[in-house]
Amino acid sequence: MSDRPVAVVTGASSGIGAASAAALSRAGFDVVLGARRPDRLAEAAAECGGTPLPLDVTDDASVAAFAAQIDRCDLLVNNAGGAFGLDSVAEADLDDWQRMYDVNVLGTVRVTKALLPRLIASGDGQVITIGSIAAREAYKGGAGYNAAKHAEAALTRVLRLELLGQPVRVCEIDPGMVETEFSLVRFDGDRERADAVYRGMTPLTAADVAESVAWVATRPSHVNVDQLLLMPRDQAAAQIVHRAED
Ligand code: 8X3
Repeated sequence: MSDRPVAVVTGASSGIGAASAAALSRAGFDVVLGARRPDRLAEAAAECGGTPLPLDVTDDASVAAFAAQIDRCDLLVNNAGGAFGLDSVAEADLDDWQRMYDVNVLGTVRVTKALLPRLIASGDGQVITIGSIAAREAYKGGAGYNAAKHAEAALTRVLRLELLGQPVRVCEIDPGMVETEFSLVRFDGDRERADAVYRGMTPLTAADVAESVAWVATRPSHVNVDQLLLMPRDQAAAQIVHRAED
């Protein structure tokens, strides 16, 4: 049994989650990677020497089984989440809204609640929740995702207040445009529509966000980075983006 601190990363099979697992491993953590897709998860875990565990954050039994296998947790990275659709309020698909609330909000509270006793018991715990610029500003077509990410930010900020006096730091990292599977998932596999999101501009990479995760995680334990908003130079607000002429 190593005495390296243990980081648990949700949604760790790809994108920001997988990159964060790798960055945290390089920063000296033993990493537990949780996600639904077993093949992708095993690959991501092999790449960083971490431990893959199946996890569906929207399922009580799955989270309970996941948490039961984790003896020690010094850092929890709540990364599992995502957007479904870009419909106007008038055209809102309530199933998409429900899915977004389930994964971003209830998923985050479910895993946080399950691991909080371990985080406190570590004597120097930390929760880093990957939010979004969608938690900071509303944008057209974003309502369902805006609502979910605002709610997730609220729970993260409340957690910070409620843990005051306990040895657990709480941070919210809010990325703007990051080129991952995010847009492909949002547009239900429509590659052309997903690619158009990043046309003519340079988005952040998952590794860029992961570096911030590792930086936050490795500040001295008396330093709490409360909130971090991270955007590419080509983006000044959710829908204010500089694009090179074609
Ligand atoms: C992803 C960024 O701009 O689609 O969280 O909300 S955005």
